[in-house]
Amino acid sequence: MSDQREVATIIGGPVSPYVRKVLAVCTLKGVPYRVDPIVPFFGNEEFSRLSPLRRVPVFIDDQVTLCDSTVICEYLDERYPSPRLMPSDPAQRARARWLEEYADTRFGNVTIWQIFYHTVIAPFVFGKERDTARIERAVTQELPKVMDYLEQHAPAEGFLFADISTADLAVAVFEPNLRWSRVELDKARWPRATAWMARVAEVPAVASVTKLGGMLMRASSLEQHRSLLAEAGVAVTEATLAAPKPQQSPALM
Ligand SMILES: N[C@@H](CCC(=O)N[C@@H](CS)C(=O)NCC(=O)O)C(=O)O
Repeated sequence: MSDQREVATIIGGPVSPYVRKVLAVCTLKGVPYRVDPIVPFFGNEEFSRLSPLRRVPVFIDDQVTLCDSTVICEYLDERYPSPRLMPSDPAQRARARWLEEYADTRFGNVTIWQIFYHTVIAPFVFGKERDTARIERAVTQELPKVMDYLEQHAPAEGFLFADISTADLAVAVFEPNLRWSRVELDKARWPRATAWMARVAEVPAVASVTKLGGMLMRASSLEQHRSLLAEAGVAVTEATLAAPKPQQSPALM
């Protein structure tokens, strides 16, 4: 297995937590990448072909075209084993997989579909009224259940395992999307989980991609995303899979 890092193309912008997880893993492993920072709802027909669920990230390199951040991160960990981002002990590895799955599915559902979608995407992408009752229900009823669970599993110090893992990343990447939705996690109620996420957020590979996402959140239009990233020193693809008009998500049909 060659240790040479091949350039990867990543479809999807750093406002997406799942894209940030993959960008952070590329950075930690020294995999150079270029980005087509589309918002998935604007993907064209080629995007539908590459990503049948019409989701970002999509990852393309000299060997594979992959969807799903977990599949992509596992591929990167197997192809470029250094530094390892999954523990080697089978029981710890299984625990890492479960926490990553829990974060992707449940924390993601509450943060992205129930809160960020209704706070940011529905009004700004689809021109819909904010569903404030739904957001309130998610913040007061669903988010606490997720945070209670994470509080039980959060490490008292450091990361989940000896070194940072994709499971740590998978959890911590959702916090900025909550903040961008004007939802602050209560540090007194969930001290271990919030402190753990803050430690992960401080890792330079994570902090740099979060900063890029924050920059795009402040952009006045989606058209600016490519040029803003390029100005920030991120390699951007020449062509884009963005279409002029958004499509409703298959998840909401
Ligand atoms: N399990 C997927 C989830 C990816 C995902 O839901 N991405 C969101 C962006 S944050 C998306 O593309 N949503 C568009 C849609 O579902 O229509 C992963 O880990 O990559």
